[in-house]
Amino acid sequence: RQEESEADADSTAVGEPMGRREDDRLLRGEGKYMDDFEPTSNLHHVAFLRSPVAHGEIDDIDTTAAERREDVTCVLTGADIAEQMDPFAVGVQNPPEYYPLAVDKVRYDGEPVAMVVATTKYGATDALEDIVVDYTRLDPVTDELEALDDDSPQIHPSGNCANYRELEYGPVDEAFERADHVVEREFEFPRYTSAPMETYGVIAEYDTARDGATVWSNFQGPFTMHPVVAGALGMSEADLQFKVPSDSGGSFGVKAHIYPYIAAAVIASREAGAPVKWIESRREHLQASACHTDRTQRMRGAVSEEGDILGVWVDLYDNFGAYVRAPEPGNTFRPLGNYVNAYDFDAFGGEFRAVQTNKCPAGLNRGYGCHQYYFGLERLIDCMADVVGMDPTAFRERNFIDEDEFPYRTPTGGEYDSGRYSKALQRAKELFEYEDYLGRRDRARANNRYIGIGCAAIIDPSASNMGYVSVALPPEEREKGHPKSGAVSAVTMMVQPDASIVVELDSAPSGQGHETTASQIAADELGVDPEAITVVSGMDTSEKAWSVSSGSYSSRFATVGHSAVKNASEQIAEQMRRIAAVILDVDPVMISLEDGRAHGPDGGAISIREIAGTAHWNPSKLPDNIEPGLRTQHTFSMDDSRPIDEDDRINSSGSYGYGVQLVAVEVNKTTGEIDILDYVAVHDCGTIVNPKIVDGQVEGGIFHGLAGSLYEELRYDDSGTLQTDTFMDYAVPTAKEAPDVTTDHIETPSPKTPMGSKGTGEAGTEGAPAAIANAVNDALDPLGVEITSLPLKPPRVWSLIEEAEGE
Ligand code: MCN
Repeated sequence: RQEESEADADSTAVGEPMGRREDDRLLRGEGKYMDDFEPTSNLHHVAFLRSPVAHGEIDDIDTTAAERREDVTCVLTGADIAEQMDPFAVGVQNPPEYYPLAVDKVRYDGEPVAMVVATTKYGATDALEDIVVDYTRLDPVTDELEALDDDSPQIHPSGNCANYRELEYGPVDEAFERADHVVEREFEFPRYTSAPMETYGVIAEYDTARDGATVWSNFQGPFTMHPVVAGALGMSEADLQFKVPSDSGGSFGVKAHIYPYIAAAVIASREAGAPVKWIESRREHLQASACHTDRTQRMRGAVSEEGDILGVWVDLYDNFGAYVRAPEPGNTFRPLGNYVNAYDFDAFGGEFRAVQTNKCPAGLNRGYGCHQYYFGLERLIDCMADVVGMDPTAFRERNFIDEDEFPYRTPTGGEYDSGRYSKALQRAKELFEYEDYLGRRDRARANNRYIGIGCAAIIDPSASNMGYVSVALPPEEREKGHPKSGAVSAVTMMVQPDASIVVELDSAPSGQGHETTASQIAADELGVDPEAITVVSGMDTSEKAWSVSSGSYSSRFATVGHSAVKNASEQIAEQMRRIAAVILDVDPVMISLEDGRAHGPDGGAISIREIAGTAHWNPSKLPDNIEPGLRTQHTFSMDDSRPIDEDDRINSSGSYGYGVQLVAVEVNKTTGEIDILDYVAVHDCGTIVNPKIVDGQVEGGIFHGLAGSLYEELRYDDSGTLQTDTFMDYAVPTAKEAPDVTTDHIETPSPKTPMGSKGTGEAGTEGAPAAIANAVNDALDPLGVEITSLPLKPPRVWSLIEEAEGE
């Protein structure tokens, strides 16, 4: 019994696989999403007319019939909108003019050309049919390589290359000169998106009295885009208030791109003289929300005969679609600090192009720049292993950064905080029974079964900063106030007189479980049960405490959010200990907080309620330097303030998690179908607060990457029309297609964060496409098929096999 009570005393909420506190409410259908939300009365409704033409001049728009309808309040075209705002700012060399509605010209299938405001939703949608638009069709271009041809259709007067930079780090020429082998490949990564359960939603209310506006939307990060929208609308940041209701039905990056609709809705509300609401349809979401860039990567790897990576070069063509949206060009440059991945080599370089085409503008999607890059790099790593005749896992292990090399500064500027990459790989191999599996694979091959094993290792930059905007631009452009960091988080915490504890987060979670993990962290510091803590998330740009924050993206909560909660809780705990010490008349260091009470050294104890009551109602009893009330506001920053120097080394991200994935597949040679046989993922996000949530994040991420590798694709035909704009054609896999994933964790605490934790939300998705492609490549190796592009849908796989067999 004594052992039990000692174990109880030692037990902490951090590390417990608690169920998510928010689930009960959400599963009962009590979550509050944008379409449930009526924060203001007299709401009018918005519908958008979208272009059926991928590239064309707008010769005329006739809105008179629509305007005459009784329930229509007003109709706005791109020209009307452009009169009332500036184009959105974006950090590239040749920024295209980007407005929420097309002006004079349409540039992608589904681009909004007009918006109707009506008293009812259906009234607005019906009125779209009365708007007549005359287009002169122009030839479209959807391929990023063709768009750079001299005779390609020009999409913008600024040209089809929005950004170009050549960057070189370390002795690149020397690496390729002394290499025993140079491996060259071209890889193509496709477009896919996130398909969150809830689509975009915006409510905007313009207030004539203060010439300002309030916007409610399911924005995943209002702070990063708030200045962009305010600037474009010519409003001060104080006059434009963004609020994020607390529930969001998934975001995965793409909801950062709701901001053009926010600007349009503010203008529409001003014109209509009423608050307006818009809820996006599923088709609109697939056509025109956001996805990552599809990409061509021409890669070269220099390798020695012994199997050492000497250098890597990438010619990268990112297909940004019709416009470049802020916070781009993160698809290209966000992973720059970790472009060497987990490997110890010092020569890296590349040419990086942001290309405009007649596709929907790209943006954030889970993995943001990493999954596209790792698909190419980790395929190239397998090719390098092959050329020197090494097992791909042994080749990786040989080249991994060693445990004793941390902190490790990459040639491109990332500062890897901690890691045990070899240990993670060994653990993954153990769980996978790798050596055994190789034997089983070979035996299956002998029986004409096409089984393959694939490996991928990835480094996950979490709490990445916005320094990439500066690197994207040539040095002379840099000092224009482009952001350099985002690795900051602010938390407000208070204990009310009745001892209820409230933690206000600066995040906008959409399924990550912040309510749960924040309560676990605070509970341990305050010696209470996590259930005793109320966590409030959702954001409001008018809250001054949060003006340094930037939203939920880049797997940042574990890195900066955990840290802010931990430090704020420590500050409250310290205030509680000092007040309790006065009441119990002992030294504060002798006070421990447990079971909702402050315990003194000799058995004396008082409740948190008494401490809180004293703090609020008996200020005269408080020790010196403690103000009445129990409250703190803490801002945690891990800003890498190093300037981006002439060597173009990026600022480091906050921390770097990592993971190794091993997957076995079987390919059906007759149908081209791929069956996932086994999947192992070993991941390290430092100290884990909630293992159940972390497992869910890793598995969810893998499923997202698997979806893009095998099923989902935003596919355009030659006329630039999206072929996959419903779930009949855009094949979102279901639970039935989800493989069983065995997950395990190495916990190497980060020395840079007070809890030692780092991000986890994107690691799964960053590795899955590469691991699956490597496995399919291995399976079809005996047939001479090489995998250089995704998705691996059965007809494509079948054709690859047919082609190889025909040769
Ligand atoms: N966590 C933990 N211990 C750690 C690391 C993380 O308990 N050592 C917990 C965190 O407290 C948090 C969760 O794991 O509850 C994820 O943390 P983190 O990796 O920091 O990611 P964020 O919370 O900042 O969320 C952003 C990340 C991104 S960038 C995308 S995209 C994404 C993702 O999370 N979108 C998601 N996961 C998602 N999950 C759901 N359900 N829905 C989305 O839209």
